[in-house]
Amino acid sequence: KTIKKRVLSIQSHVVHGYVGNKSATFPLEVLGFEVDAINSVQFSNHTGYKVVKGQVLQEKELADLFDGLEQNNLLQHYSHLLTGYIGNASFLRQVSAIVKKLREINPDLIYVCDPVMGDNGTMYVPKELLPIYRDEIIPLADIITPNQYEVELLVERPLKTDEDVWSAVKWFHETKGIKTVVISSSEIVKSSSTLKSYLSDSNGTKSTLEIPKQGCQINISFTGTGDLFAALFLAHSYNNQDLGSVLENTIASLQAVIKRTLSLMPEDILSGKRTEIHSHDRELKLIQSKKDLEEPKVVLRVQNV
Ligand code: PLP
Ligand code: PXL
Repeated sequence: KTIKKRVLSIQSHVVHGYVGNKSATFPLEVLGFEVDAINSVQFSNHTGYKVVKGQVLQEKELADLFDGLEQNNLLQHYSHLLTGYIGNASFLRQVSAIVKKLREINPDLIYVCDPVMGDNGTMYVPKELLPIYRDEIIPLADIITPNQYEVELLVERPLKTDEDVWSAVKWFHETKGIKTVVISSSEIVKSSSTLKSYLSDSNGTKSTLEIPKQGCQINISFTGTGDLFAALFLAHSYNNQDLGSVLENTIASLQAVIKRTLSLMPEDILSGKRTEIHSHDRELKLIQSKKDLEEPKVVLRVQNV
């Protein structure tokens, strides 16, 4: 019998820091998954730094790597495919061929798609990726983990209320055939110091979870949290029908990582003396959070709708 917990993860590699595969691999491994990583780019660091250097994997090179796996009969071992940040259209189209091939070989393959396009009203991938995600990629996914802005791009209207969210989610279930829709974060809340996640499954589960924004006292944002969210949701959903608890465990680990990252920041930042914060000081302290990834302590509970 094949190993049941093996993820093919197609995401960015950064030499320094934690986004993409660097953010997803360690948590998945700690939770018992084999991770076969294809690096869609290899950059010195994430794109929020002053300088970024490195290489972008071309679609032909992606096809080559996949061909090598196929010729060695390795595709049968994948239980999951995970994709995140992808920077160009032809690469994204290649992913659709990859999903179809993996499904042919393993009809039970679970595809977790994080349709990374932007955040807080700003698109940071080329515009032409949007229709490809909407029409070609998302319909192939079992679980999608967009943030509020990405849902707004996909459904082409703003989300202002819970009702807006549930109707967008219904569109994903009914038009796109998605089983599980998780909105990793949204600002559809009364207070500016909280975020809200939404979960909806075609089995009828509908839940929300409100999350205090860590770091907003000193106005710090983090990079790679969305990638970590998708990896954790994948891991905790393994053989677990209770998706509310999957979301609770995901958020518990995520919050613990963010808290630890904040607590380990240089003293002059924490005291507010220094307001100019280097990207390096905001890198997630993933390794130091190994226990929180292995055994999340749930404090925030979902509300069932
Ligand atoms: N940041 C925080 C504090 C969160 O709680 C979450 C998700 O719950 C995220 C980020 C992930 O959201 P996004 O996909 O927008 O990065
Ligand atoms: O976290 C998303 C992400 C992925 N890959 C690269 C990035 C970022 C965010 O900045 O720079 C290369």
